[in-house]
Amino acid sequence: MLLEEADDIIKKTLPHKRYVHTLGVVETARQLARRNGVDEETAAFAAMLHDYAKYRDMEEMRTLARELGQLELLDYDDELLHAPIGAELVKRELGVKDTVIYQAIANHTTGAPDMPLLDQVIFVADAIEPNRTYPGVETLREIADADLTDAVIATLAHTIQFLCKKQTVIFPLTIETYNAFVTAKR
Ligand code: DGI
Ligand code: FE
Ligand code: FE
Ligand code: FE
Repeated sequence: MLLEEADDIIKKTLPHKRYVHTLGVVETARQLARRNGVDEETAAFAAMLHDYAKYRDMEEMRTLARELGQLELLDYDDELLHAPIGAELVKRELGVKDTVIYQAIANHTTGAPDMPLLDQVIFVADAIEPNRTYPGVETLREIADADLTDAVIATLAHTIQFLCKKQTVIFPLTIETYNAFVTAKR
């Protein structure tokens, strides 16, 4: 599938605001990819599809998670499903079989301890794209300009603090990813 075809599908699938967010992630992912030796077109394509399943029926998503044996997900925020289950739907429904794209979409919300640079690019681009306006985003953009791995750590730290402030449960993979990246940095 070409990027233009993915764009057409996403434009039709997502509400306008989420489509605009997606285009922001595509542009930011291109920049981060260029600066970090990641293939720019692969990054743009993964970015275009990263939130494909964001607005799917949650019962349908939970059923799929069960089918796929991803039972741990069911005990946490439904919001998490659109990344790993979304990757599966992109494969099944859009016929995108590239495992590199699959992983980048699957890892875009929690990250993963061993995620490759492409996944880091998508993870950070999702957090800092130009339409994001939350407090602290400017600092994350500056860190991303300087060092991609530092930006992964800072983004995870920000997310974990945000979840703690709301006193919601935190998916263990989010913490594991944070620990792995901080440890690798020491
Ligand atoms: O889909 P987006 O809004 O573009 O961004 P995302 O895929 O990074 O989703 C982030 C949402 O996931 C945010 O509202 C917080 C929520 N969330 C719930 N539990 C967890 C979590 N995020 C992480 N990383 N870890 C959790 O345990
Ligand atoms: Fe997302
Ligand atoms: Fe994110
Ligand atoms: Fe997103």
